[in-house]
Amino acid sequence: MTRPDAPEEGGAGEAARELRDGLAKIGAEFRASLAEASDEPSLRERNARWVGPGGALTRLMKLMPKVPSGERRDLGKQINALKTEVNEAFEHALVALERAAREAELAATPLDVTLPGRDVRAGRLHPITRVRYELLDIFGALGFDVADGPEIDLHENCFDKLGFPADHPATDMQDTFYITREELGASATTLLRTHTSTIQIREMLRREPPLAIVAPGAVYRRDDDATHSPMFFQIEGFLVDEDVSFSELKGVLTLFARRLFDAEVSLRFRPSYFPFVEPGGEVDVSCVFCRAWERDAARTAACGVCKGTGWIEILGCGMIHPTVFRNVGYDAERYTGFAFGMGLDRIAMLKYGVPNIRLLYENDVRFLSGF
Ligand code: FA5
Repeated sequence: MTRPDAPEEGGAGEAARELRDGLAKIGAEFRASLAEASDEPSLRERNARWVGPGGALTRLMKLMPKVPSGERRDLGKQINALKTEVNEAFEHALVALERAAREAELAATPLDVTLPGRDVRAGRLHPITRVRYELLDIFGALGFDVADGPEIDLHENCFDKLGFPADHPATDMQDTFYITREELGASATTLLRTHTSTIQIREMLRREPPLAIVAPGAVYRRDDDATHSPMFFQIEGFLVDEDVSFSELKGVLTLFARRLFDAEVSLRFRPSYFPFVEPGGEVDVSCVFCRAWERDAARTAACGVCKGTGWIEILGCGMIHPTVFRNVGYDAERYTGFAFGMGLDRIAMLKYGVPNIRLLYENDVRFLSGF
Protein backbone atom coordinates (compact mmCIF):
# COMPACT_ATOMS: atom_id res chain seq x y z
CA MET A 1 0.00 0.00 0.00
CA THR A 2 1.20 3.54 -0.72
CA ARG A 3 1.66 5.93 2.24
CA PRO A 4 -0.08 9.29 1.76
CA ASP A 5 3.24 11.16 1.99
CA ALA A 6 4.94 8.79 -0.48
CA PRO A 7 3.15 9.46 -3.75
CA GLU A 8 3.65 7.18 -6.69
CA GLU A 9 6.55 8.05 -9.00
CA GLY A 10 4.78 9.38 -12.13
CA GLY A 11 2.72 12.02 -10.16
CA ALA A 12 5.82 12.99 -8.13
CA GLY A 13 7.85 13.77 -11.21
CA GLU A 14 5.03 15.85 -12.58
CA ALA A 15 4.69 17.82 -9.34
CA ALA A 16 8.43 18.60 -9.35
CA ARG A 17 8.24 19.74 -12.96
CA GLU A 18 5.21 21.89 -12.32
CA LEU A 19 6.96 23.41 -9.34
CA ARG A 20 10.14 24.22 -11.27
CA ASP A 21 8.17 25.74 -14.15
CA GLY A 22 6.07 27.73 -11.72
CA LEU A 23 9.12 29.09 -9.92
CA ALA A 24 10.68 30.19 -13.20
CA LYS A 25 7.48 31.89 -14.31
CA ILE A 26 6.95 33.73 -11.00
CA GLY A 27 10.60 34.73 -10.90
CA ALA A 28 10.24 36.30 -14.33
CA GLU A 29 6.99 38.11 -13.67
CA PHE A 30 6.61 39.30 -10.08
CA ARG A 31 8.91 42.35 -10.27
CA ALA A 32 7.15 43.89 -13.22
CA SER A 33 3.79 43.18 -11.62
CA LEU A 34 4.68 44.91 -8.34
CA ALA A 35 6.33 47.80 -10.13
CA GLU A 36 3.13 48.56 -12.04
CA ALA A 37 1.20 49.36 -8.86
CA SER A 38 0.39 53.07 -8.67
CA ASP A 39 -0.87 53.18 -5.08
CA GLU A 40 -0.74 51.15 -1.87
CA PRO A 41 -4.05 49.26 -2.19
CA SER A 42 -3.15 48.13 -5.69
CA LEU A 43 0.36 47.16 -4.54
CA ARG A 44 -1.11 45.04 -1.75
CA GLU A 45 -3.57 43.47 -4.14
CA ARG A 46 -0.75 42.57 -6.55
CA ASN A 47 1.43 41.22 -3.74
CA ALA A 48 -1.43 38.97 -2.69
CA ARG A 49 -1.51 37.47 -6.19
CA TRP A 50 1.91 35.98 -5.44
CA VAL A 51 2.12 35.35 -1.73
CA GLY A 52 -1.47 35.77 -0.47
CA PRO A 53 -3.48 32.72 0.71
CA GLY A 54 -4.56 31.95 -2.88
CA GLY A 55 -1.42 33.38 -4.49
CA ALA A 56 0.68 31.63 -7.15
CA LEU A 57 3.65 30.97 -4.84
CA THR A 58 1.41 29.72 -2.06
CA ARG A 59 -0.23 27.29 -4.50
CA LEU A 60 3.22 25.97 -5.52
CA MET A 61 4.16 25.40 -1.89
CA LYS A 62 1.15 23.13 -1.57
CA LEU A 63 2.74 20.86 -4.21
CA MET A 64 5.78 20.20 -1.99
CA PRO A 65 4.43 17.05 -0.30
CA LYS A 66 4.05 15.47 -3.74
CA VAL A 67 7.64 16.17 -4.83
CA PRO A 68 10.03 13.14 -4.68
CA SER A 69 12.05 13.30 -1.46
CA GLY A 70 15.36 13.61 -3.36
CA GLU A 71 14.32 16.94 -4.88
CA ARG A 72 12.35 18.31 -2.01
CA ARG A 73 15.27 20.00 -0.21
CA ASP A 74 16.49 21.84 -3.26
CA LEU A 75 13.04 22.95 -4.42
CA GLY A 76 12.13 24.00 -0.87
CA LYS A 77 15.17 26.26 -0.76
CA GLN A 78 14.25 27.80 -4.11
CA ILE A 79 10.70 28.46 -3.01
CA ASN A 80 11.83 30.12 0.21
CA ALA A 81 14.39 32.22 -1.61
CA LEU A 82 11.77 33.39 -4.10
CA LYS A 83 9.33 34.17 -1.32
CA THR A 84 11.99 36.33 0.37
CA GLU A 85 12.62 38.11 -2.92
CA VAL A 86 8.92 38.83 -3.43
CA ASN A 87 8.64 40.15 0.14
CA GLU A 88 11.65 42.40 -0.30
CA ALA A 89 10.42 43.70 -3.62
CA PHE A 90 7.06 44.44 -2.03
CA GLU A 91 8.71 46.39 0.84
CA HIS A 92 10.82 48.37 -1.62
CA ALA A 93 7.83 49.20 -3.79
CA LEU A 94 5.89 50.29 -0.70
CA VAL A 95 8.66 52.64 0.43
CA ALA A 96 8.94 54.02 -3.09
CA LEU A 97 5.21 54.71 -3.28
CA GLU A 98 5.24 56.44 0.10
CA ARG A 99 8.19 58.57 -0.91
CA ALA A 100 6.52 59.49 -4.21
CA ALA A 101 3.32 60.47 -2.39
CA ARG A 102 5.25 62.63 0.06
CA GLU A 103 7.17 64.31 -2.74
CA ALA A 104 3.98 65.02 -4.65
CA GLU A 105 2.51 66.53 -1.48
CA LEU A 106 5.52 68.77 -0.99
CA ALA A 107 5.53 69.82 -4.62
CA ALA A 108 1.81 70.68 -4.62
CA THR A 109 0.39 74.13 -3.79
CA PRO A 110 1.40 74.77 -0.20
CA LEU A 111 -1.24 74.72 2.57
CA ASP A 112 -2.10 78.27 3.59
CA VAL A 113 -2.16 78.06 7.36
CA THR A 114 -3.27 81.69 7.58
CA LEU A 115 -6.69 80.95 6.02
CA PRO A 116 -9.55 81.27 8.54
CA GLY A 117 -10.57 77.89 10.02
CA ARG A 118 -13.85 76.14 9.29
CA ASP A 119 -16.59 76.73 11.85
CA VAL A 120 -17.21 73.84 14.20
CA ARG A 121 -20.96 73.52 14.60
CA ALA A 122 -21.46 73.25 18.33
CA GLY A 123 -24.43 71.34 19.67
CA ARG A 124 -26.65 72.85 22.31
CA LEU A 125 -29.06 71.72 24.97
CA HIS A 126 -32.62 70.92 23.94
CA PRO A 127 -35.12 73.46 25.34
CA ILE A 128 -36.73 70.78 27.52
CA THR A 129 -33.32 69.84 28.94
CA ARG A 130 -32.58 73.50 29.63
CA VAL A 131 -35.85 73.91 31.47
CA ARG A 132 -35.19 70.72 33.43
CA TYR A 133 -31.77 71.97 34.53
CA GLU A 134 -33.23 75.34 35.48
CA LEU A 135 -35.98 73.76 37.58
CA LEU A 136 -33.53 71.40 39.27
CA ASP A 137 -31.35 74.41 40.13
CA ILE A 138 -34.27 76.34 41.58
CA PHE A 139 -35.60 73.45 43.66
CA GLY A 140 -32.07 72.33 44.57
CA ALA A 141 -31.44 75.78 46.05
CA LEU A 142 -34.61 75.32 48.13
CA GLY A 143 -33.23 72.07 49.57
CA PHE A 144 -35.07 69.51 47.41
CA ASP A 145 -33.26 66.23 46.57
CA VAL A 146 -33.54 64.74 43.07
CA ALA A 147 -35.02 61.25 42.55
CA ASP A 148 -35.64 59.06 39.53
CA GLY A 149 -37.95 56.18 38.70
CA PRO A 150 -38.61 53.69 35.88
CA GLU A 151 -40.73 54.64 32.88
CA ILE A 152 -42.38 51.22 33.01
CA ASP A 153 -43.94 50.87 36.43
CA LEU A 154 -46.48 48.80 38.31
CA HIS A 155 -50.17 49.68 38.09
CA GLU A 156 -50.23 49.93 41.86
CA ASN A 157 -47.52 52.65 41.91
CA CYS A 158 -49.17 54.59 39.10
CA PHE A 159 -52.76 54.32 40.35
CA ASP A 160 -53.75 52.07 43.26
CA LYS A 161 -51.45 53.37 45.99
CA LEU A 162 -52.22 56.94 44.88
CA GLY A 163 -55.88 56.31 45.68
CA PHE A 164 -57.28 56.11 42.16
CA PRO A 165 -60.58 54.19 42.27
CA ALA A 166 -60.44 50.97 40.20
CA ASP A 167 -62.89 52.38 37.66
CA HIS A 168 -61.14 55.74 37.17
CA PRO A 169 -60.93 56.46 33.42
CA ALA A 170 -57.15 57.02 33.55
CA THR A 171 -56.67 53.38 34.64
CA ASP A 172 -58.56 52.20 31.57
CA MET A 173 -56.88 50.16 28.81
CA GLN A 174 -58.15 52.84 26.40
CA ASP A 175 -56.31 55.58 28.22
CA THR A 176 -53.01 53.99 29.14
CA PHE A 177 -50.26 51.94 27.50
CA TYR A 178 -50.19 48.60 29.29
CA ILE A 179 -47.24 46.23 28.94
CA THR A 180 -47.03 42.50 29.47
CA ARG A 181 -44.05 41.49 31.58
CA GLU A 182 -44.32 37.72 31.84
CA GLU A 183 -41.31 37.45 34.13
CA LEU A 184 -43.20 39.48 36.74
CA GLY A 185 -46.11 37.04 36.79
CA ALA A 186 -49.74 37.47 35.79
CA SER A 187 -50.67 39.40 38.93
CA ALA A 188 -48.24 42.27 38.21
CA THR A 189 -49.80 44.73 35.77
CA THR A 190 -47.21 47.06 34.26
CA LEU A 191 -47.60 50.12 32.10
CA LEU A 192 -45.81 53.15 30.72
CA ARG A 193 -46.25 55.57 33.61
CA THR A 194 -48.85 58.24 32.93
CA HIS A 195 -47.36 60.73 35.40
CA THR A 196 -44.31 61.14 37.64
CA SER A 197 -46.48 60.77 40.76
CA THR A 198 -45.29 57.12 40.74
CA ILE A 199 -42.08 58.47 42.26
CA GLN A 200 -43.96 59.79 45.29
CA ILE A 201 -44.92 56.20 46.10
CA ARG A 202 -41.49 54.74 45.30
CA GLU A 203 -39.60 57.27 47.40
CA MET A 204 -42.01 57.23 50.34
CA LEU A 205 -41.84 53.42 50.42
CA ARG A 206 -38.08 53.54 50.83
CA ARG A 207 -37.56 56.71 52.91
CA GLU A 208 -38.91 58.11 56.12
CA PRO A 209 -39.96 61.78 56.57
CA PRO A 210 -38.80 64.47 56.60
CA LEU A 211 -38.21 64.50 52.86
CA ALA A 212 -38.30 67.04 50.04
CA ILE A 213 -37.87 65.64 46.54
CA VAL A 214 -38.18 66.65 42.91
CA ALA A 215 -38.30 64.00 40.20
CA PRO A 216 -38.25 64.79 36.47
CA GLY A 217 -38.96 62.17 33.80
CA ALA A 218 -40.77 61.03 30.67
CA VAL A 219 -44.44 60.03 30.88
CA TYR A 220 -46.90 58.58 28.35
CA ARG A 221 -50.57 59.15 27.55
CA ARG A 222 -53.04 58.65 24.71
CA ASP A 223 -52.97 62.39 23.86
CA ASP A 224 -52.02 64.14 20.63
CA ASP A 225 -52.73 67.78 19.73
CA ALA A 226 -50.97 71.18 19.62
CA THR A 227 -50.40 71.26 23.39
CA HIS A 228 -50.54 67.51 24.20
CA SER A 229 -47.99 64.93 23.15
CA PRO A 230 -48.22 61.12 23.65
CA MET A 231 -44.78 61.23 25.30
CA PHE A 232 -43.88 64.27 27.33
CA PHE A 233 -41.97 65.26 30.44
CA GLN A 234 -43.15 66.08 33.92
CA ILE A 235 -41.44 67.10 37.09
CA GLU A 236 -42.92 65.96 40.37
CA GLY A 237 -42.22 67.73 43.63
CA PHE A 238 -43.24 66.65 47.14
CA LEU A 239 -42.37 67.46 50.71
CA VAL A 240 -43.41 65.51 53.82
CA ASP A 241 -42.84 66.47 57.45
CA GLU A 242 -44.79 67.30 60.59
CA ASP A 243 -46.96 70.44 60.40
CA VAL A 244 -46.57 71.13 56.67
CA SER A 245 -49.30 73.52 55.53
CA PHE A 246 -50.80 74.78 52.29
CA SER A 247 -49.10 78.15 52.79
CA GLU A 248 -45.72 76.42 52.39
CA LEU A 249 -46.89 74.92 49.12
CA LYS A 250 -47.94 78.40 47.96
CA GLY A 251 -44.63 79.88 49.10
CA VAL A 252 -42.50 77.28 47.30
CA LEU A 253 -44.48 77.49 44.04
CA THR A 254 -44.57 81.31 44.04
CA LEU A 255 -40.84 81.49 44.57
CA PHE A 256 -40.26 78.93 41.82
CA ALA A 257 -42.46 80.81 39.30
CA ARG A 258 -40.83 84.15 40.06
CA ARG A 259 -37.36 82.72 39.63
CA LEU A 260 -38.25 80.91 36.42
CA PHE A 261 -40.42 83.47 34.62
CA ASP A 262 -40.30 86.94 36.06
CA ALA A 263 -39.93 88.43 39.54
CA GLU A 264 -43.33 90.08 39.19
CA VAL A 265 -45.57 87.16 38.21
CA SER A 266 -48.40 86.12 40.53
CA LEU A 267 -49.91 82.68 40.98
CA ARG A 268 -53.58 81.83 41.07
CA PHE A 269 -54.68 78.66 42.87
CA ARG A 270 -57.94 77.08 41.63
CA PRO A 271 -59.56 74.08 43.33
CA SER A 272 -59.27 70.87 41.32
CA TYR A 273 -59.48 67.13 41.88
CA PHE A 274 -56.65 64.59 41.93
CA PRO A 275 -57.28 61.39 43.93
CA PHE A 276 -53.95 61.66 45.78
CA VAL A 277 -54.31 65.17 47.21
CA GLU A 278 -56.84 66.91 49.46
CA PRO A 279 -57.37 69.78 49.01
CA GLY A 280 -56.17 69.76 45.40
CA GLY A 281 -55.69 72.57 42.98
CA GLU A 282 -54.40 73.77 39.66
CA VAL A 283 -52.09 76.71 39.46
CA ASP A 284 -52.09 79.47 36.88
CA VAL A 285 -49.24 81.92 36.40
CA SER A 286 -49.90 85.47 35.21
CA CYS A 287 -49.33 85.51 31.47
CA VAL A 288 -45.68 86.11 30.66
CA PHE A 289 -46.46 86.97 27.05
CA CYS A 290 -48.70 90.00 27.62
CA ARG A 291 -47.03 90.71 31.02
CA ALA A 292 -50.45 90.65 32.61
CA TRP A 293 -49.11 92.00 35.91
CA GLU A 294 -48.54 95.35 34.21
CA ARG A 295 -52.31 95.60 33.80
CA ASP A 296 -52.30 96.81 30.21
CA ALA A 297 -55.90 95.73 29.54
CA ALA A 298 -55.73 96.21 25.78
CA ARG A 299 -52.53 94.17 25.45
CA THR A 300 -53.92 91.35 27.55
CA ALA A 301 -57.21 91.39 25.65
CA ALA A 302 -55.23 90.89 22.42
CA CYS A 303 -52.96 88.13 23.81
CA GLY A 304 -53.39 84.86 21.91
CA VAL A 305 -51.56 82.78 24.52
CA CYS A 306 -53.69 83.49 27.59
CA LYS A 307 -56.66 84.24 25.33
CA GLY A 308 -57.28 87.53 27.09
CA THR A 309 -57.59 86.00 30.56
CA GLY A 310 -54.16 87.10 31.84
CA TRP A 311 -53.52 83.57 33.26
CA ILE A 312 -51.85 80.40 32.01
CA GLU A 313 -52.22 77.01 33.70
CA ILE A 314 -48.91 75.38 34.61
CA LEU A 315 -49.41 72.60 37.13
CA GLY A 316 -51.50 70.47 39.47
CA CYS A 317 -50.87 70.34 43.22
CA GLY A 318 -52.31 69.81 46.67
CA MET A 319 -51.82 68.45 50.17
CA ILE A 320 -50.94 64.74 50.06
CA HIS A 321 -54.01 62.64 50.87
CA PRO A 322 -53.86 60.65 54.15
CA THR A 323 -54.75 57.53 52.13
CA VAL A 324 -51.45 57.83 50.27
CA PHE A 325 -49.58 58.05 53.59
CA ARG A 326 -51.36 54.97 54.87
CA ASN A 327 -50.60 53.10 51.60
CA VAL A 328 -46.85 53.69 52.05
CA GLY A 329 -46.87 52.96 55.80
CA TYR A 330 -46.54 56.56 57.08
CA ASP A 331 -48.40 57.73 60.20
CA ALA A 332 -51.16 59.84 58.62
CA GLU A 333 -51.94 61.48 61.96
CA ARG A 334 -48.40 62.68 62.41
CA TYR A 335 -47.31 63.72 58.92
CA THR A 336 -48.61 66.18 56.40
CA GLY A 337 -47.10 67.15 53.07
CA PHE A 338 -47.65 68.75 49.72
CA ALA A 339 -47.10 67.59 46.15
CA PHE A 340 -47.14 69.19 42.74
CA GLY A 341 -46.61 68.02 39.17
CA MET A 342 -46.02 70.06 36.06
CA GLY A 343 -45.29 69.51 32.39
CA LEU A 344 -41.74 70.45 31.42
CA ASP A 345 -42.87 70.75 27.81
CA ARG A 346 -45.54 73.23 28.83
CA ILE A 347 -43.00 75.26 30.80
CA ALA A 348 -40.55 75.21 27.84
CA MET A 349 -43.35 76.33 25.48
CA LEU A 350 -44.21 79.23 27.77
CA LYS A 351 -40.67 80.25 28.48
CA TYR A 352 -39.55 80.19 24.85
CA GLY A 353 -42.84 81.05 23.14
CA VAL A 354 -43.18 77.70 21.32
CA PRO A 355 -46.65 77.54 19.71
CA ASN A 356 -46.87 73.78 19.05
CA ILE A 357 -45.58 70.97 21.30
CA ARG A 358 -44.66 68.85 18.26
CA LEU A 359 -41.86 71.30 17.40
CA LEU A 360 -40.09 70.09 20.54
CA TYR A 361 -39.94 66.52 19.21
CA GLU A 362 -39.27 66.89 15.48
CA ASN A 363 -35.51 67.41 15.87
CA ASP A 364 -35.55 70.12 13.23
CA VAL A 365 -32.22 71.92 13.57
CA ARG A 366 -33.72 75.15 12.16
CA PHE A 367 -36.05 75.22 15.17
CA LEU A 368 -33.63 73.88 17.78
CA SER A 369 -30.79 76.23 16.85
CA GLY A 370 -32.97 79.18 17.85
CA PHE A 371 -32.43 78.50 21.56
C1 FA5 B 1 -50.94 65.07 36.83
O1 FA5 B 1 -50.32 64.38 36.03
C2 FA5 B 1 -50.70 64.94 38.31
N1 FA5 B 1 -49.90 63.77 38.56
C3 FA5 B 1 -50.06 66.23 38.81
C4 FA5 B 1 -50.08 66.35 40.29
C5 FA5 B 1 -48.98 65.95 41.03
C6 FA5 B 1 -51.23 66.82 40.94
C7 FA5 B 1 -48.99 66.06 42.41
C8 FA5 B 1 -51.24 66.93 42.32
C9 FA5 B 1 -50.14 66.57 43.04
P1 FA5 B 1 -52.16 66.45 35.00
O2 FA5 B 1 -52.75 65.32 34.27
O3 FA5 B 1 -52.97 67.70 35.07
O4 FA5 B 1 -51.75 66.07 36.47
O5 FA5 B 1 -50.76 66.80 34.33
C10 FA5 B 1 -49.87 67.74 34.91
C11 FA5 B 1 -49.27 68.64 33.83
O6 FA5 B 1 -48.69 67.85 32.80
C12 FA5 B 1 -50.28 69.51 33.11
O7 FA5 B 1 -50.51 70.70 33.82
C13 FA5 B 1 -49.58 69.79 31.80
O8 FA5 B 1 -48.62 70.80 31.99
C14 FA5 B 1 -48.82 68.53 31.56
N2 FA5 B 1 -49.47 67.64 30.59
C15 FA5 B 1 -50.50 66.80 30.78
N3 FA5 B 1 -50.75 66.08 29.67
C16 FA5 B 1 -49.85 66.47 28.75
C17 FA5 B 1 -49.54 66.07 27.41
N4 FA5 B 1 -50.22 65.10 26.79
N5 FA5 B 1 -48.54 66.68 26.75
C18 FA5 B 1 -47.80 67.65 27.38
N6 FA5 B 1 -48.02 68.04 28.65
C19 FA5 B 1 -49.02 67.47 29.33
